[in-house]
Amino acid sequence: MPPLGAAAAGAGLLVHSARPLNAEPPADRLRAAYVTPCEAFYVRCHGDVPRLDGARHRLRVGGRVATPLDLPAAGLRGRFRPRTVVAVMQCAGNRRAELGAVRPVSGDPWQGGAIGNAEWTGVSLADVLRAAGAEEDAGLHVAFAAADECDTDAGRVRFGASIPMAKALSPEVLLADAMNGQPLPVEHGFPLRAVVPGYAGVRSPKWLAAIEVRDRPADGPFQQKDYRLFPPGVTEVPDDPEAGVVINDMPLNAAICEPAAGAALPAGPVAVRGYAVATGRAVVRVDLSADGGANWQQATLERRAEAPWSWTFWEATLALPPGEHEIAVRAWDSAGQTQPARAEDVWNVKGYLCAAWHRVPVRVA
Ligand SMILES: Nc1nc2c(c(=O)[nH]1)N[C@H]1C(S)=C(S)[C@@H](COP(=O)(O)O)O[C@H]1N2
Ligand SMILES: [Mo]
Repeated sequence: MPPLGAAAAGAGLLVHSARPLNAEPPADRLRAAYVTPCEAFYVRCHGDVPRLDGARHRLRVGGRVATPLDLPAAGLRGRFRPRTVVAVMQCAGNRRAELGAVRPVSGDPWQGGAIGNAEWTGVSLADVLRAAGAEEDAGLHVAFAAADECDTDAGRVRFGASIPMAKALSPEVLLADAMNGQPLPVEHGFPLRAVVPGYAGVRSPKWLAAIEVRDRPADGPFQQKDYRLFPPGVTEVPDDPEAGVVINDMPLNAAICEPAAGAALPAGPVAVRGYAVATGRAVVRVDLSADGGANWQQATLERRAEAPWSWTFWEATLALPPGEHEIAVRAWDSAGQTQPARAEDVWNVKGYLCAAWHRVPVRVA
């Protein structure tokens, strides 16, 4: 079993809570490498990190399948073709702090660091489902059951979530046992996790123990109750979760990583850097404004066409006169869509999917 990773100790991370461990890297550290090092990768846990024995861990596959499977996790790569995908993992609550500044929200006040881009290696979920002879109707769901126990309003439950069959059969969805070329760090799901590129992180269970093909989404609070988007008039989490929209695909988003909010900068040109994500589509343009959106300057994109599930890094140099400024960023995707201007316009009681223009106040000497 690998040792608890550096991230688990919270080293150099902003720790929102130690138990369960919820921590994110500072923004400049996030922007330092296109593939986020494991020790700089945010950690989001709902319960204690389980310590599993990689040599003995098994994965069960059942439900609406012709042949239920019970496979050694360590043997997956021997039986199925290994695959690698470079993909963003991001929490639905990334940038929640900005929504909390509008009106109270529930959940940890993540800044812009509940996101990372990693090279995930494992096997394709579709290959495993086909080996089990899974029914493939589009109306079915693939549920993941994990090994960690979490305290919830519904009592102590094992973590679980599900994805629709059509997504489960997409080639980018992996059962991963490695992150950035090394065994999964314990806090990121050792020895096996799902990686569902493009979807909110909650749909990528860590410490994966079982997969079930079923005719409805997973039972349990993480699928049934949490991770739903409520309208702005809902100011208390309702008992009837059906009132909310299930969060799967993540929206177009961009954040400024440098300079930091509140930075005091020397006179002269200001280098601005950040990330943008357009899961499923491409980021085609990133705009920066220092006058509240009246004028926009285009950033230079670091394009990597071979990595459609990754983020796009961007960079611009702004000429700002001495004084106080607010730098704002917005991205555009290949469908010509862009982001809402104000956090006020996307506020929701659970603080999910904050994709408003990211704004950073700075002072130039
Ligand atoms: N078993 C398990 N899987 C889980 C979680 C969890 O608490 N338990 N948290 C989910 C959430 S909400 C997110 S955002 C991602 C975070 O993955 P990371 O900690 O590797 O960054 O894991 C997901 N998978
Ligand atoms: Mo999350």
